[in-house]
Amino acid sequence: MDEEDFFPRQRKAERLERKLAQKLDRSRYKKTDTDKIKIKTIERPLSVGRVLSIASQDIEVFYENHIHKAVLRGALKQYKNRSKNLIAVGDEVLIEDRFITHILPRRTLLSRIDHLHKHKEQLIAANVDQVIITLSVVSPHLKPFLFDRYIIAAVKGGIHPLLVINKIELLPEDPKEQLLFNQFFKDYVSLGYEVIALSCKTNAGMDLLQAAMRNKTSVFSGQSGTGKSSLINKITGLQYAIGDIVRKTNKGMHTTTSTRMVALDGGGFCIDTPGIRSFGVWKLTREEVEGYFHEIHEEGALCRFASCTHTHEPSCAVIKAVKEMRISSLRYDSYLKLLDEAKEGKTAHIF
Ligand SMILES: Nc1nc2c(ncn2[C@@H]2O[C@H](COP(=O)(O)OP(=O)(O)OP(=O)(O)O)[C@@H](O)[C@H]2O)c(=O)[nH]1
Ligand SMILES: [Mg+2]
Ligand SMILES: [Zn+2]
Repeated sequence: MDEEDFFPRQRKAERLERKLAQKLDRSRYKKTDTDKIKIKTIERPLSVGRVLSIASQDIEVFYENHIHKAVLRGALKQYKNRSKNLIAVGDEVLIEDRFITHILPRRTLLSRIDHLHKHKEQLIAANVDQVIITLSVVSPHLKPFLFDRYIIAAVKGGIHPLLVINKIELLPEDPKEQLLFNQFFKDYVSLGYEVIALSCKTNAGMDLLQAAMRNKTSVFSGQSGTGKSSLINKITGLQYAIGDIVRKTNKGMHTTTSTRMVALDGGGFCIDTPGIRSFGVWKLTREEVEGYFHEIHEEGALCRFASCTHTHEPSCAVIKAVKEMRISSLRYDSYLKLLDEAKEGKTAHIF
């Protein structure tokens, strides 16, 4: 290396050293600034709270051992475009003077496609341990395919799915529904899902639900009229409004209109939600669907074509297994529906 090469480099190194020294100097001034900030924070400490309910402008937050009303700080609202709602029941937030200034990172999240604005995500509940997917038999009728989209939304959000089928005391009056229920129960239990069949009316199976909810945060979700609020009232002793079932259509009346979280006596929390009209899994791609149906995925390894979608292809091992009743026809129908929706970006309409 000759001198000309060396000196410019040396000068460069010296310049860098000077810069660094200046930086260090400046950080001395900065230190006093940080001290000031620290003092300010001590004067007005932030509280950490948990969101209990959300009603248009008012948000109920639990902190300092009380329930307070709070509002979102204006600066947070700039993010609102990305999802239908910015904040969800169960969210942990920082509060300053009754203003929610930060939403803390979520441990888990249950969400779906907003049924009015399909490009937006609708948050249902945050930081929950399990989704109690509530269906009923006879009134409203059992809709097995609804379970799978909930299961997928739960798994995607890091939440355990618990399947609950209510109103089983009505089964003897409807033999067709009894057959469907039997098949559903057998199929989903054998796939390893946790299923509780119960009756809020007769109390059959209620003890199993109570035990499954202990010390956990559970969110009830499902179609209107399946008995979510009735089950919560029974478990908590609360008196949430209960709706009628429209006789002609066997549908609920959308009685619960907002999402609310309550503490359970034996430890844990539960969240009631309004009955849903349609449930589309947020950001579910066609390629992803098969992965959520593990029995279909496993059998699919034996198909003639590696790219087989198991919808129409020749020598499809999955179609063969459904015919031979080794794969549940309920699950296969549900797989086809979800595949179709993921392709079209549609939301499934339940009624
Ligand atoms: N036969 C029967 N009816 C029940 C049972 N549990 C609840 N119901 C009835 O089902 C109807 C709807 O109950 P809700 O608790 O309001 O249902 P929900 O799921 O909260 O409905 P939304 O709030 O509209 O989503 C009411 O008439 C309840 O009395 C049950 O185990 N058996
Ligand atoms: Mg309700
Ligand atoms: Zn196939």
